[in-house]
Amino acid sequence: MGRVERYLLEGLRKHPLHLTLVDPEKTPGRKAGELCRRAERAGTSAIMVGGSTVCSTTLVDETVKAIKKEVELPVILFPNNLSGISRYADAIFFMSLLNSSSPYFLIDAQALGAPLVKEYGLEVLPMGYLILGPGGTAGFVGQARFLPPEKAELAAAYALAAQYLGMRFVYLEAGSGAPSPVPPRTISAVRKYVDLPLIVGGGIRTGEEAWRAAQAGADLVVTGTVVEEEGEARVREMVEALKRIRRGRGR
Ligand code: 1GP
Repeated sequence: MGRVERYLLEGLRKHPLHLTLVDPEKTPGRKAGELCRRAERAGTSAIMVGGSTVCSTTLVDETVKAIKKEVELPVILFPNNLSGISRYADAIFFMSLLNSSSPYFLIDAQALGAPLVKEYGLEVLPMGYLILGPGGTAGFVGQARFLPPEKAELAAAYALAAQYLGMRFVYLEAGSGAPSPVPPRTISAVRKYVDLPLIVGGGIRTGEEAWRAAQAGADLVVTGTVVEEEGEARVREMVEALKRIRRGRGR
């Protein structure tokens, strides 16, 4: 197990963690560095870098470098495609969009990118990615067959398949800026099935919503939009809400 994975699992022994997502197309370069410095001060645990329509690796490189200059936190790539692979990050969510209708997002992009990930020496965090409807830009670009958010058993079955395939993280995604987050009932159904660290994101905007997701079983709560729009105080509110949940979920 690599350094970043160990760091996350150790953090999870105490309480669920907050991750800050930076989309280099919305918050590029120095602006991203400043945003992450504020998020770090507010207690976020790691930075994810990626966006559904990112097509310039130069932009991703510049953004990751600017973030690394400002924070000590691990920077994890959250790639939409080959363009999302940067040599300057610490790790990569090596992810398959398990409910895509396109083999490209299931396995071909991963195969094309794998040699580069090796060459760059990025730590690999294998992850099963599931997009629930309406799914936003990620769902559209990824050609997802949206999992109906209220069909908890369906999401749980896909998540369990990810575990049985040997992936080490599962991500339930509602889509960036989703009008409502993944329903807690769906999160708890997935939690019952899988032992893996469960990542939940999309449409989470408040401490209360972060708390609800984690109370239902999310280990890692991701927010992007709200950090960009509201900044430090909101991140602190979410981090504090997550700290109220103590459950010793170290694996
Ligand atoms: C998107 O889950 C993330 O991949 C974050 O979504 O921008 O709605 O926080 P938000």
